[in-house]
Amino acid sequence: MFNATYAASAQLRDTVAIVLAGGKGKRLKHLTHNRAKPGIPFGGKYRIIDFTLSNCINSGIRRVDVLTQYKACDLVFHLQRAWGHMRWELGEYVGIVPAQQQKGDDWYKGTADAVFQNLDLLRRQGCKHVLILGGDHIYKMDYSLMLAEHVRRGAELTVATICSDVERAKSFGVCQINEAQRITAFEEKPASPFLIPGDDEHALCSMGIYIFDIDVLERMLITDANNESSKHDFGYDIIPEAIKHHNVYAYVFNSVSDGIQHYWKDVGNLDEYYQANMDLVSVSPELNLYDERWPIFTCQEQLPGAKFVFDDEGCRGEAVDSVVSAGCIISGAQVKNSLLFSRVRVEKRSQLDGCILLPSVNVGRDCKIKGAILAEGCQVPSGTVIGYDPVQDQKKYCVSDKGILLITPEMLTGKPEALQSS
Ligand code: ADQ
Ligand code: ADP
Repeated sequence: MFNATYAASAQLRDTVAIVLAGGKGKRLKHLTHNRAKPGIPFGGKYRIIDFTLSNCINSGIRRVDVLTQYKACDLVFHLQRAWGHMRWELGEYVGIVPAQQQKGDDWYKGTADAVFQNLDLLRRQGCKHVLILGGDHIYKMDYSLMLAEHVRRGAELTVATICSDVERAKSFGVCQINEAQRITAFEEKPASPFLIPGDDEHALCSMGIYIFDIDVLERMLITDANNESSKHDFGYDIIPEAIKHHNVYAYVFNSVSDGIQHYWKDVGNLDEYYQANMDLVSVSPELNLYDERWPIFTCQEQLPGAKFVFDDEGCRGEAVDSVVSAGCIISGAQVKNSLLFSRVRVEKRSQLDGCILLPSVNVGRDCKIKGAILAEGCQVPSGTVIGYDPVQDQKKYCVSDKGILLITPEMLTGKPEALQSS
């Protein structure tokens, strides 16, 4: 008798995930000056890549290779600390794969080339399906549902998709599908996206998540590597080519399935990064990190609990509508509507409102800060006021399109080169 559970677990065991974690993520400005985007801290104690890797584990995919390239050192340290304990002898691992000129003299030229250069590694693992993932989204998604649909339809490539408004769709890959959800056209970052029939405001966008049958992937990547006019990118080159010759289907991502509240956010620029973090301090966040059925795993540092001090001068140390991580001390300061990562200190009479403080930020006494992201390690001198004088702020700090300030340790010491973006 056909056993559906057995079939599903066999499909999962036949799958290897490749996480693309080598992109620059330039739009996050100074946050990516010294580390790749997947390594950026998020949500108080996580790194962005933890969401993708946790989805793999929670979906039952236990063989994962992370391809790194750009400014990878910090990301690699995190992966070793947080994900290095997987049991290889039990068939589970998160491998860290450096760019290593595996095929010739070039470093990865694009996302497709990154996988092409690692085809031998994939072949050695003996898998049928390859799940290709980006390492730079904040989301909860059960990949096993997408895999089951891929197998049921006899697809050779399945692209995960989500409905998005037309403006936003211009920065994604956009699909056109037929009644059977077969992809009939695909355009990467189109100036005028295909609309969903009967809906003038939305388009069906690629989430940058693909399941390929390994033979099809291999053939396509070899052909692409020999094509001199290709950008060697999944969105620009591989998917448009695949729909001409193969069975390519869209998997339409649903926000709720099996009772798990799913979620997907591209935190491509500072405003999106700020909003997605601030969502967590709202009363009922869209992204529920407290759901123990879909845990987000990370490196649990050995830190004491957060501490709130009512100091000897009678200043109350308190935080409301805020997330305060382990190792923080709020001493006689008022924190409102803010997210504090591990090891943050805020001293007496200081006030924070709508702020994100990355790990190890120290805020001195009598500071007033509003609407700002303080990068890791910032030392804010006593008496500093940030976010109350747009003209001055513009001169000293990086300002996002929506007016959120990004402050790095160098900007606080007033070095003139600190504001330049590389
Ligand atoms: P983009 O968002 O433009 O589009 P892209 O820059 O191609 O994404 O990066 C995708 C992933 O690959 C990221 O995780 C990035 O870090 C990584 N990456 C980029 N270059 C790399 C390289 N040389 N080596 C290793 N990793 C690399 C993609 C798709 C769109 C889709 C959006 C969804 O092309 O069709 O809509 O993702 O966000
Ligand atoms: P050379 O080719 O004379 O060794 P390079 O300046 O090209 O000098 O490289 C210096 C070192 O940096 C070499 O060890 C090289 O392998 C390494 N290197 C160069 N480019 C990269 C890159 N994109 N990623 C990682 N290492 C690199």
